Amino acid sequence: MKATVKAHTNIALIKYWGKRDEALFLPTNNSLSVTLDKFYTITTVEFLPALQADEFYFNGELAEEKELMKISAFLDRVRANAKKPMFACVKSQNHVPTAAGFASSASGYAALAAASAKAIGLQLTDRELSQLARQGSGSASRSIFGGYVEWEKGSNADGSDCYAQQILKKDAWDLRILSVEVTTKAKKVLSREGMKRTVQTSPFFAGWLEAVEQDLIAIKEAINERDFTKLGQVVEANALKMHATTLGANPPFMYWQSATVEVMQEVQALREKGIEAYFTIDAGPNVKIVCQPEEEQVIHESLETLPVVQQIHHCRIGPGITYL
Ligand code: 2P0
Repeated sequence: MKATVKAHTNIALIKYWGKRDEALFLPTNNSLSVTLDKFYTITTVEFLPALQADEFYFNGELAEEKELMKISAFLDRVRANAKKPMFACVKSQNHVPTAAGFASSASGYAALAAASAKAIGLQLTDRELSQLARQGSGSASRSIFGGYVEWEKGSNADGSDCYAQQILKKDAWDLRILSVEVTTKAKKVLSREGMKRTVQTSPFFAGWLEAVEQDLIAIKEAINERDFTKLGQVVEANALKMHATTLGANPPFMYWQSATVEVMQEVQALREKGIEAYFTIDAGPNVKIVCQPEEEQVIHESLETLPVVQQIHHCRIGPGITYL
């Protein structure tokens, strides 16, 4: 009744931005990510007949009530599925620097889904695990798999055709991701709230949905052809379009800070010098840069000269979940 799983976080190259069903975490569009080797969560779940309630330890400490409630709600699905009304002790170690702007919910719920399913005796395929992880956090559906991953939005109301799958193995194309941490001040709009407000109020959201279809076609061609220039251009443009929707929301909001724009402009200046770097940005001020191995060092050296840059994390494309 006990299992331990390691799951890595991921970065979306084509963004998940908008839900069509909030309770089931069904998205309005497909998204496409790479799983990252460097940042991960290790979670142990043990179901114990003697427990009167779930327990959740995060990085060695008893978690707050609010966090415990989210974990418990997730475990309720697992218990219902297995028809075993038993409580669990959950221990999570997070190796995702939250300041670097990676959602630890992706690796967190991927690890929790796989560990809780195994511990309670459910035999689920990776596709089914992806569907389960999705119901903790959308981007977690992608972290079940390694390499290049596409999350299919599906069309069924019950989410039965909404899951992620690997489209290319990690070793088939060695790209690098630099996560550039910048100095921050403002409080951010949580991605869940941000995407909800955008869907409900932004007149640009319809344009986003139209554009993302084209971007998915283009990026899949780029991946098949190993065409880095084409991939980079689509990645950067897709992130900009996602962020454009937030400016049209009511009330409007923006994840960028001045430091974010400085890094974006440095990336564009690098390209003018013939160095192929492309940026992407999630629901926060930090910037991630996609590049090829041979240009990783020169990009690092150029970025570290910017006073607004606090830290640069180097990532490779990583594996899917592993049972420890
Ligand atoms: C992504 N983001 O594709 C997009 C791009 C943020 C910007 O997935 O509400 O934590 O838990 O499903 O997965 C972050 O949102 O949101 C995210 P929920 P999640 O990576």
